[in-house]
Amino acid sequence: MARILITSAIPYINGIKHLGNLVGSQLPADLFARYSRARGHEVMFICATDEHGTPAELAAAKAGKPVDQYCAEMHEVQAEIARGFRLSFDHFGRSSSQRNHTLTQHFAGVLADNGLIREVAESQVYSIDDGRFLPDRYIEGTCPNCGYTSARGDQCDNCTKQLDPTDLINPHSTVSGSTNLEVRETKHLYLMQRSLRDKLEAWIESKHDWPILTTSIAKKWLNDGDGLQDRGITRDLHWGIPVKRGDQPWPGMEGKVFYVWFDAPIEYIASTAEWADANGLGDDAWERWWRTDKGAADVTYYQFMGKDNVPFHTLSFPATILGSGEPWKMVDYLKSFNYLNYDGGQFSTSRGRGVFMDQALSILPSDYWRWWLLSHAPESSDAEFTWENFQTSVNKDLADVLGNLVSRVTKFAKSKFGDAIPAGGAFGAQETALIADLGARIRTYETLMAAMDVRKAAAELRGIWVVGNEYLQSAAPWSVVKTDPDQAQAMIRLALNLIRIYAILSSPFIPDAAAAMMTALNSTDWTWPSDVPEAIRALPSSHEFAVPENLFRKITDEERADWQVKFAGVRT
Ligand code: B3M
Ligand code: ZN
Repeated sequence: MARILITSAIPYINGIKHLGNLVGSQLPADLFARYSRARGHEVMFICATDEHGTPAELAAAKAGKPVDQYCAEMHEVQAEIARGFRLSFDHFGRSSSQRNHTLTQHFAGVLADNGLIREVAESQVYSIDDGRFLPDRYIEGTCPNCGYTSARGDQCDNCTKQLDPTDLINPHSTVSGSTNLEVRETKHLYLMQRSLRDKLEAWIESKHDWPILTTSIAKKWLNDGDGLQDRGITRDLHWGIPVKRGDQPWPGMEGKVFYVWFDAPIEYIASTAEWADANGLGDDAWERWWRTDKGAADVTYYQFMGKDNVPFHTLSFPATILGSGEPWKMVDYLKSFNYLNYDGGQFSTSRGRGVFMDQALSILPSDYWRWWLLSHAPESSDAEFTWENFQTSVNKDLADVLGNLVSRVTKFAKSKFGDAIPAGGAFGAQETALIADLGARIRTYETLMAAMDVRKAAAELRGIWVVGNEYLQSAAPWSVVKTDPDQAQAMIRLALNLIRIYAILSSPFIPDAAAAMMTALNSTDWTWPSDVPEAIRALPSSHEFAVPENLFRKITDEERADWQVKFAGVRT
């Protein structure tokens, strides 16, 4: 039994995530957590909401709510949707927690003690009417290069030129529209990542088994252009973690907060501490996951995230940890994902394009989405959601292959042999061949799941369902029963046990359907079917079972067409 720590990138608080966000972090992390638990490992699966930063402040203002109240409410909304998708977090924390305040201030303090923080004076655009400094992308004006009138302060979207806000002609605040702007002097703390470059490089180089997507992004940021830059870790905002040096005030930093990307990854640790608090456990309970001097040396730590988050997890967060000089657990394997596109374009939160998590659950149960998303996970390249593809996958894989097998077998068994598993006959050559085939396939499936090869694992699982169907097709107990009822009984005994094996194997992908299958079989024995000859006999003759409700329904052409139109537009 291994000890496995799993974190998913923590979703921003402002707004509900779309399916592309889900498949790029939380969902595959959940798949891996469920699989690891099913194999008997001790798992800690952590997520949280990422609650700081300008977007959170602005979203709260737009909702007309105090930002702390807005975050508390949105956290509940996201937690409820996560439950709807059956995301099996051990804890879903909040980056605004007291635990994260304390830990973030602690890290900043030790980094300063270690000489890795310097103060930098900068000039920044201040909006007098908004009463706030504006991040570059919240300033718009006319591009000095091409004349485009909606160029942003960091870049012109028309000619792609990188800009400084002070380059813009007629700049205004996109928060209020105000042109009442001025440049003000301000001071910020910088983390001196450059002096950690060699340590970071050695650490990244030691990760030989990381996916290419992860290491290529890490190395690009390490080496490109001027290479690794020192990075501002504070901001002039009201909402956030106050800048302190441990528990001491930080002279000159009054009224400032830490940058959201400084405190967000620390929340992985803090959320585990929140888990201990919520369960009435002491500090040792979470420290044994995170402190290598307190039991975490034998933990294997996996992170899941979209590719845009990789630089923060391969450079910035490790710089915080390495720079602290303290024995914190660092990530062992970082699984990153490409993007999921939507019906010929991109999912877009700002433009409300695509299917969002709450909408998805309002039209179909979570298993349907989990299956499609995971079996099409954007691993080796970007992937695309289309309604046709979704309909085909659901109708073929779930309804025709798995659902049909379950309903056909249980209905036939009940009508011919009654409420209990029949005792007659013995397994013959066909059954022996199927058992051997399943054994080999399950080994492959295990290997793919352990490697987090999500798409291939889904394909293998589907293959496992298919061989069961092929067996039934060729064994044909519905015909055999007429001439050799004993033999038909043996076939059905096998098939009912096969359903249990399928439930266990499938449960990381489709937990609700798996639970329904187990309930129908009247079984609570979730023992992983490592030994197929044994597992195929787990439910003995005279064990009672029921016919489950239809596991999956088909998506009709009308529904597909309907949804295509309904979700093409803009969500408000
Ligand atoms: N909230 C960005 C995102 O949701 C950010 C991830 C933080 S992980 C520490 O894509
Ligand atoms: Zn331009």
